[in-house]
Amino acid sequence: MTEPAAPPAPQGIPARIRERARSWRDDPDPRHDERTASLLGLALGVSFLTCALTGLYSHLVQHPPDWFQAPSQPAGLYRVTQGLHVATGIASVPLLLAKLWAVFPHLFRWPPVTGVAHALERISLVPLVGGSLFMLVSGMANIDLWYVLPFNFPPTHFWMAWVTMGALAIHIGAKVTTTRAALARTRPVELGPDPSRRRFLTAVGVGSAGLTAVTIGQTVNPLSPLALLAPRHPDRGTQGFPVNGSAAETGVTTAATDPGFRLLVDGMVTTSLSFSLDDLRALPRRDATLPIACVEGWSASRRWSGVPLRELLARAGAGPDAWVTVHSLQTDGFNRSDINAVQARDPDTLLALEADGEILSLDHGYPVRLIGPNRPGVMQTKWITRVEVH
Ligand code: HEM
Ligand code: HEM
Ligand SMILES: Nc1nc2c(c(=O)[nH]1)N[C@H]1C(S)=C(S)[C@@H](COP(=O)(O)O)O[C@H]1N2
Ligand SMILES: [Mo]
Repeated sequence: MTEPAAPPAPQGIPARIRERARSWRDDPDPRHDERTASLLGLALGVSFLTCALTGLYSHLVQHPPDWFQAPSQPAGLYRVTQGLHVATGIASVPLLLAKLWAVFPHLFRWPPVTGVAHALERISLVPLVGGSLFMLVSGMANIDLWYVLPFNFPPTHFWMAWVTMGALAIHIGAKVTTTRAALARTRPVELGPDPSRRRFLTAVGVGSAGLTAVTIGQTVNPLSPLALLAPRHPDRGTQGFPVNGSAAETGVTTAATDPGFRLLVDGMVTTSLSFSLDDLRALPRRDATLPIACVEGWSASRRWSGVPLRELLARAGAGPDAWVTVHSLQTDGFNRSDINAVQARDPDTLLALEADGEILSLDHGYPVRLIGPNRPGVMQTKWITRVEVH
């Protein structure tokens, strides 16, 4: 069976493009056929869906609507979801570049549109390709600490995720039939597997797996020696783990080392409390092994020692459903975070004074920082001076 011949392209179109414009099915290079587009499409479908689900979870945790409260257990849940988000995002880069290269000739198909539905589908390629490139470029720039983008990363990345996933849903709807057919179609056995497609897809797979191998150690700590391209190493930094926002950068050095330091517990309580550092050190302690799981995809686990938040809430007479805002000595930036009622009552949610048996260094939050189970790093506020009860 042969395809109906495409109408001739108008004069003035360069011969090279006219050649490409003939039905894609005639393209002799299998690296540019529907089967390659489908296989790479499937891989991208899985990786983008993983990014979308883990990203949405990260958004819910950081901006909880009324109906959502992040649990406190499993303690390492956010470490896994955000580690997966960033790792899958990195693995998608070679997949996306390969897909765009594979389908590139197809963009010059002639005639460009065959009807209204087809026109809409082709227009949706603009947000699909633009959005996909944007998600990967903005995400990579953010984790590489290359904060040069002229917009506020999280909200822009968040809204572009909806645009991209919407366009992807249209694309999948438009291509599902072609994908099924292309995957079902097998080459005659006597020809054997197609060597050029196989080589191409193997190279893409090796590139994707290789990038994962040299970055995943930023969150899978035993693999940290392999993490040649990871922007952060979980075992490097002050006290042997990374610092996000040092005391000098955040301008807290003077306040954090002031002997007059106090920690206040106030708000919806029966008794407001005020502790000096010595008072805090005299309170009942608890130890917990918990990760710092940065939104940027690195994580590091430490043994923390500190005063359970719920001990302070009990002493101040907070209600059983109270939630909390902790405030830092820092006056701007990541200087506060909310702790929902479930997390506030988990015995492992600590106002930590020590890490791995050493007094906290100034960069890690001396004299006292928050560390709690299943929280993004950005919500593990350092240099706490006030516990506000709601
Ligand atoms: C981020 C994800 C994706 C991007 C950026 C993307 C991009 C593109 C582009 C630009 C084309 C060429 C234009 C066209 O044929 O209309 C194309 C073709 C194609 N895509 Fe995707 N795609 C993605 C995901 C997927 C997924 C998830 C599937 C399958 C489930 C898929 C299956 C296909 C197929 C079968 C074709 C060729 C269709 C044909 O010959 O008519 N793609 N893709
Ligand atoms: C299809 C691809 C992607 C989708 C759909 C996606 C989606 C999302 C969503 C919905 C969020 C939550 C934003 C918020 O809290 O409001 C998020 C956060 C984030 N994403 Fe992605 N993302 C993708 C790719 C990537 C890539 C490739 C990287 C980097 C390698 C990346 C890095 C990040 C980071 C660092 C955050 C945390 C932002 C913050 O809370 O400060 N993302 N993503
Ligand atoms: N006050 C304050 N707390 C903060 C930050 C900050 O910049 N200021 N950075 C947060 C982020 S993004 C992370 S990942 C963790 C990192 O903790 P560390 O520097 O002790 O590793 O601290 C969090 N707490
Ligand atoms: Mo972070």
